[in-house]
Amino acid sequence: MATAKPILYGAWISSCSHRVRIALNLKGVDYEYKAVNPRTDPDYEKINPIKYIPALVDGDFVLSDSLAIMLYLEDKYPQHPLVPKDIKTKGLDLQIANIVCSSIQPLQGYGVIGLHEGRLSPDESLEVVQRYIDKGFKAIEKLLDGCDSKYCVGDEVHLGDVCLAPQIHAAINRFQIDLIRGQPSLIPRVSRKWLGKPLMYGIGTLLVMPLRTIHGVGRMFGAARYLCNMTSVSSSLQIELVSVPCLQDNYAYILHDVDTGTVGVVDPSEAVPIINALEKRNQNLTYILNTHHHYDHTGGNLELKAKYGAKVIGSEKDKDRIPGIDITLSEGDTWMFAGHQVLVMETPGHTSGHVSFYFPGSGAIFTGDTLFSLSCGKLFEGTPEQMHSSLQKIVALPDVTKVYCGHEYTLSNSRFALSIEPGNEELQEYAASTADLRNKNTPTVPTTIAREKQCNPFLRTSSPEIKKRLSIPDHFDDARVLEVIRRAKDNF
Ligand SMILES: N[C@@H](CCC(=O)N[C@@H](CS)C(=O)NCC(=O)O)C(=O)O
Repeated sequence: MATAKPILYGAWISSCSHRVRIALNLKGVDYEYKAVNPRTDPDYEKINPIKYIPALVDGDFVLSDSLAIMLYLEDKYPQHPLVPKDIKTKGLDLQIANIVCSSIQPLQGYGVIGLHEGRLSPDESLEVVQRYIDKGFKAIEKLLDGCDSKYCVGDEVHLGDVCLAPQIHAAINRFQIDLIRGQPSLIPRVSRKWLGKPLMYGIGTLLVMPLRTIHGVGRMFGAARYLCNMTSVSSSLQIELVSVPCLQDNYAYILHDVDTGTVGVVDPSEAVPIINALEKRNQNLTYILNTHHHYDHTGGNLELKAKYGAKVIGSEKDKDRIPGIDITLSEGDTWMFAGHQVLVMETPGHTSGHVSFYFPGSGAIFTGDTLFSLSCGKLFEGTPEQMHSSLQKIVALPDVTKVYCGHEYTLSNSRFALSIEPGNEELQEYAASTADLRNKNTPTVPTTIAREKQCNPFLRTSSPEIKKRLSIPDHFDDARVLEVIRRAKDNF
């Protein structure tokens, strides 16, 4: 009679479960995977009284704790040995494995992060976690100093590597550590709030050093191109963008980093279309980015967060009105999306806390309801001066920058734009191609900075034709002209 497959209880976000999955795969063991949430699943306590994942059920034997499980697998399935024979190599390998299992991972878990709640801001508790990761990784680097093997302690993958790989993945993806290029925003923040010079230097060194060890294990989960050297890092940046129509005319955008599999969504007004798109693509969600607090940009936050455990990122100014916000950012901050730099630009006017997210490596900006194709957002909480300066900040980016805005308004915007600048030939052409695209139900987004400068009336405040049509006096400055155009559009 065929024996039943072992069952692994785990979760996709859990690095401890990930270790065991790597070990099972290396040993070629066929197993059943059951995803659980150990905190909310009432029956899981019967399997593991401490209510942590992973746990392995092998026939009538139930075992928890990833290290214990991996050592059990090692004895039961001798193929692809994970523990070196030589006692000193074995000692070193177990030391690396245990630094990850005992001295890094527990300090980044919910239990510990939860202790900071109310005492530290999300940014500050992130810094605490980053500090422990740094400490552990630095110790591992020291232990391996002088080794020239492919992986930590040899040319085969051993237990240390199996533990290190998901930990590196978590460091990059969950805890925003850019292991190669450094994280410009981390170092000043660290120095300001937490650390003295020596450790700051230590973190800097860790983050910019090409880590031989990490390079080796990085290969195991496809992150090698991030980790091997600076030149290949910049050429490997690829973000795949999928626009998801939501509500009547909103767009949410799915960002997918093809190297690490990290997925984010910008401005999910609803959860269901995003869940459908993610399921179709067999993807999980790590980040939710919000340009501003309005419901038609954040309505899906809580449901997506509950389903995927995704982190919500938005403006510090909107921290009390973006549902589920975890990471708050301000003008000029750099935040890392799976190794991609994201620059935060405050672009108030539509709302006071509105931000735009600029991805310089991908030449893309998410402008929410600040800049639309052929228009700008209504001035609900801002002045014409603010909107004008926000728009100017955006259009100062390179002309080829792709602009991903929050709504599909281009066709109706083109009618208004033509009504006040009918002689603009580029606008005439763009309006015609917009009508064509919309007839086929094709999005007009992304647009580009170059096109908006040529066609968008809110960026053409010095156009004599617009001024004449709207009877704007010559002495009006750009903000006043914008105000008149905005009023005309509101009444169009
Ligand atoms: N030493 C245990 C630690 C297990 C552990 O911390 N698991 C985390 C996921 S990686 C967990 O279950 N967290 C849920 C919680 O803290 O409530 C192991 O290596 O298996």
